[in-house]
Amino acid sequence: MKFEKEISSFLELEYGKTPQDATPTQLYNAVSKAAMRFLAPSWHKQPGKKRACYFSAEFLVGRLVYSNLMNLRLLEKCEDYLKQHGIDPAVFEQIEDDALGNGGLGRLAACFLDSAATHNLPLDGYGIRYRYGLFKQYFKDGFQKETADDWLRFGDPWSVCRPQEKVMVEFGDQKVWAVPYDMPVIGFGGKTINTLRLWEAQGVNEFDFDLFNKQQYELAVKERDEAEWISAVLYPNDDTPQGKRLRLKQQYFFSSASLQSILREYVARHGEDFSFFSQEYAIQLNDTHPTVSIPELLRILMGEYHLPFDQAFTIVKDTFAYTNHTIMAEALEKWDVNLFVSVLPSVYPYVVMIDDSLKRELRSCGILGGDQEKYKIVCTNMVHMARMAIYATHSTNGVARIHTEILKDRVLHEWFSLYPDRFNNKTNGITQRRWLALCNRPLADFITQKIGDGWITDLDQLERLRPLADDSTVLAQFMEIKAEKKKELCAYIKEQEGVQLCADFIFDVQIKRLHEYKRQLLNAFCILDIYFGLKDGRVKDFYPTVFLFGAKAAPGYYRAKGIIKFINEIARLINGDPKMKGKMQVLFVQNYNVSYAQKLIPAADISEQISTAGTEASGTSNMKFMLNGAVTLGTLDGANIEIVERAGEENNYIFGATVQEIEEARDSYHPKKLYEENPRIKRVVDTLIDGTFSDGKTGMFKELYDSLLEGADWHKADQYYLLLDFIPYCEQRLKVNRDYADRLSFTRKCFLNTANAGKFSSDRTIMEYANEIWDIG
Ligand code: 73E
Repeated sequence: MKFEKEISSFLELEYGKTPQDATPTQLYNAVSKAAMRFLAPSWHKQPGKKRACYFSAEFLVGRLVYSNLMNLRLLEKCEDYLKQHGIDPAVFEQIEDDALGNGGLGRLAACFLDSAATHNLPLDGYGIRYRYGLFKQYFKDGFQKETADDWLRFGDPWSVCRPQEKVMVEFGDQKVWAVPYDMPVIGFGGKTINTLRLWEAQGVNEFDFDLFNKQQYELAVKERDEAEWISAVLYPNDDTPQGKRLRLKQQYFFSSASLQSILREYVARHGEDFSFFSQEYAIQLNDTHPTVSIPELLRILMGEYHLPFDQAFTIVKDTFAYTNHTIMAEALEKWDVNLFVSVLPSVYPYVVMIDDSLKRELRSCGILGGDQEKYKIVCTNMVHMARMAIYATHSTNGVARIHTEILKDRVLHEWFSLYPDRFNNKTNGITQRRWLALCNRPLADFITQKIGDGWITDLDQLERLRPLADDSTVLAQFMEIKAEKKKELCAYIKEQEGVQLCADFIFDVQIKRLHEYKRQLLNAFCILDIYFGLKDGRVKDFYPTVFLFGAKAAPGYYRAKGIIKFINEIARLINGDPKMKGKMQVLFVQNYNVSYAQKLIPAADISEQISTAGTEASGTSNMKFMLNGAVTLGTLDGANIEIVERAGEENNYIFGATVQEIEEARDSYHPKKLYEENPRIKRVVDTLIDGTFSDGKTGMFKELYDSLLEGADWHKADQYYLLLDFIPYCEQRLKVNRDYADRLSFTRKCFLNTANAGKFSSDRTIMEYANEIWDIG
C-alpha cells in the first residue's frame, strides 16, 4: 500500500478518524506506524557479519518522527500529505521529545547509531527502557522545579515489543523479567536498519486468580511493583553518578539481559563452542555504567557453560572495549563491596577472579605489595569499575585528543604505563542529519545548492565551501539564513516562555547541563560586568545582545540550582531596566532538551564553551554550533581545541588559562586576592550577598559566594577558577562584540566554521571505532 494510503487507513481503523479530525497524537501514531510498515521488509540482520553492540545506560535519541521520515525519504511525502489535508507539517512538534538520557553521553550514543546505520555498519544499541526519562523542568519564581517525563502518553509507535525474547535477570533478593522493545535505527536512505533494544523490567509472577484473597493479591502486586521499579526512572545526574543500590540494579539489569540475548543468538548458531564469539561480537561499554557486563559474561561462560577461567577471560577481553567520558573524580564509579555483594552475590566471585588475575599479572610485571594498591579492582572495600573496565578489555579510549592525553598522563597514568597499546583516542562527533539537514533546512539547502548534497553522508565535502568565503553575495545569503533562524527562534520563545526577544541582536548561547565546571556562573558574572559597564559608561559601542541559557540541574545539586536562580534574577534585573532596552536581554529557557537545541543552535552567533581547561572531556554542542555557523567563545578544553585547529583561531575567540597554566597556578591560587584587588570582580561577586538580588531567603547565593572565596570541606575556594579567567573572558567577549559590527567579516568567520566542520561528523568517529576497535569496517 502507498505510504499516504497507509496513514489514512490506520487513522480509520484505530481511531475512526479522518486526517482532518484526528488529534496530533493520533496523526503521529498513524504516520509513524505507516512508516514502520514501510521499513519492515528491510529490518533484519545481515547474516554472517560481525556485529558491534553499544551498551549504554542512556540513549538520548530525541524526537524520532521527523528524522526517521527524513532517513526513509518519506518526509516530503508526509508533509505534502498533511498540507493536502490542511494540517501544518510542524504538527508533530507538539509530540514531546523522549528523554532517555541526561546530556552529551546519551546524545553521543544516539548520534553513533545514526551514523553506523547510515554507513551500513552493523551496530546495535542496548539499554534501558525507562518508564520516565529525564525530568521536565520549569521555573517558579526563578527556581527550578521538576516534574515527571511521562513520554509514553503519546504512545510509542517506533517500538516493537518482543515478549517471546524476554530473559530472566536474577539479583540476590529478586528475579525479574527483562522484556525487550526494539526500535529501528534507520540509516540515511533507508537501506540499512539496525536495532536499538531497550529492556523493560517486569514481575515474574502472573497474577493468580485462584489465589484471589487479599493477602496474596498484595503480595503479587508488591512483587510486580518492585520489579517495575528497576526500569522506572533515569537517574538525573550527568557526570556525577551516585552509589545507589537501584542504580547498580539498573546497570546489571540491562547488562545481563543484553548479554543473555546476544548469547542466545550465538548459541543458536554455534551451540556451546564459544571460540568464534569475539570474532562475531564486539561490545563497547559507554563509560563504566555497563561495566558489570564484564564479570557477568565471565559468570555465564564459566558458570553456565563451564569454560575454564583463562579461556573465558580471553573471550571477555577480546570482546569488550571501554570508553571513558569524564575525568571528574566523583564520576569514576565505585561500589561499596557490601552493597555489591548484597545486590549481585553470584557476580561478585567473578569480580574477585578478575582481581586475582590482575594481581598475578602485576606480579609478573614486577609490581608488588603496596605498588599494587592503585590498580586493585577491589580495594579499601570498594569495587573500582574503571579499573575493571581497563584491565578486562582490549581498548580504552577518551573522547577528544586532550582528554585522552590527560587520561594517559595523569588520571590513568599507571594503567597507561602497563598497557600503552590499549589506549586510543576517538574524538566525538555529531550527526549532520539531525544537526544540520533536519534542524536547519535553509542552511542545508543553501549548502546543497553550492556543493551538492554529498555532505549529508560525507561531511568532509563541506571543505568545498571554503573558496566561497570571500564571495560577498554568498556571505550575504549565509547571513540571511541566520537572520531567518533567529526570527523563528524568537517566535518559538515568545510562545514557550512568553518573552519577546529582539531578532536583530547578537545571539549568545550557552546550553548544556548545569555544572560548576561548565561555569555558567562565569557567564553570568560577565553579563553583569557588561551591564555595569554599560551603566557607568565604561563599555561603549556595545552591539545589542541576547544572552541565552538552557540547562537542567540535577535535582539534588544545590549549587547548580542556586546558579539557575541567580541567572534568572539577573535576567529580571536587566530585562526590567528601561536603560537596557535595545542593548541587552537575558533569558534562561525552561526545559532545555534535544528539540529546543534544534531551534537554539541554528540561531546562535556565539557558542559559549567556557569550561575550566581540563574538565570537559569533549563537549558536543560545540560541534553543533560550529556546523551551524557560530563562532566559539571558549577555553582550550575538550574538543574546542580541535575545533579551532580546524576553523582557525582567528575565526574563533579563545581565552583563559590552559590546562598547563591551571596546573601551575593550582598551589598558589588565591581567588580572594583577585577579588580584593580587582573592583570589577568584587562588584559582580558581591551581587551574591549585597542585596542586589534575592534568593528567596534560601541562603543559596551566600553559599555560592562562599564556594568562590572560602571553599568548603570537600574543595578549595573557586575550584573551577572562575575568577582567574574572569577578566580575559570579559575582554574576549567584548572583542567578539566589536568584531560583530563588521557584519561581512564576522559572517566570514561563521562561514569558515561551517566549512571546516567536516571532521566533527559522528560518521568519522564511528568509522574509527569500526576500523580501529571493533574490526567491522
Ligand atoms: O564532555 C562530555 C562529553 O562530550 C562529558 O561530560 C559527557 O560525555 C560527553 C560525550 O562523550 C559525560 N557524561 C557523563 N560523563 N561524561 C555522565 C556520567 C555519569 C552519568 C551520566 C553521564
